[in-house]
Amino acid sequence: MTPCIFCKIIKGELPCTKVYEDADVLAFLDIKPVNPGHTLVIPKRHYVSIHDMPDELVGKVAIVAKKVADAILRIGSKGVNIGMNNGEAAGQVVFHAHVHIMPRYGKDKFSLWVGKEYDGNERQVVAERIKAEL
Ligand code: DGP
Repeated sequence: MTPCIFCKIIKGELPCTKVYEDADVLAFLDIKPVNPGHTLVIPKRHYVSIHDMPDELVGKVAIVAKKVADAILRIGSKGVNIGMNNGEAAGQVVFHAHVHIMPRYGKDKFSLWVGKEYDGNERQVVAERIKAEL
């Protein structure tokens, strides 16, 4: 199995530009930022994605994500996208759970998604299917 890059960063075996650390969570600058200050917030224990993280840890990571986003606004960002890619189909490349905090400046040529239209009763059907799983 390939060693996890982010576990190596946590262990200090690879460098990172750290902006925050506590007992459970680390935040450091993304090596390929969409804009300067793009930060990754990660649990220190290895989890592949949000789906295998304990709820309590999801909460801790989310709180740090908000703190970092607040700080990014205070240094001049006009808005912040907070996102998480979970699974290869969703664009996840590093399989250690991480939240992206992306500074935004309006017309900065970075686009997250283009919305589609629902067909027929597809919207109601998909809502019912999700609700049945909650
Ligand atoms: P994704 O798995 O697609 O949600 O994004 C992974 C992000 O991780 C990507 O924006 C680039 C970043 N990244 C990959 N390797 C490293 C690294 O060694 N150091 C840092 N700081 N960031 C990395």
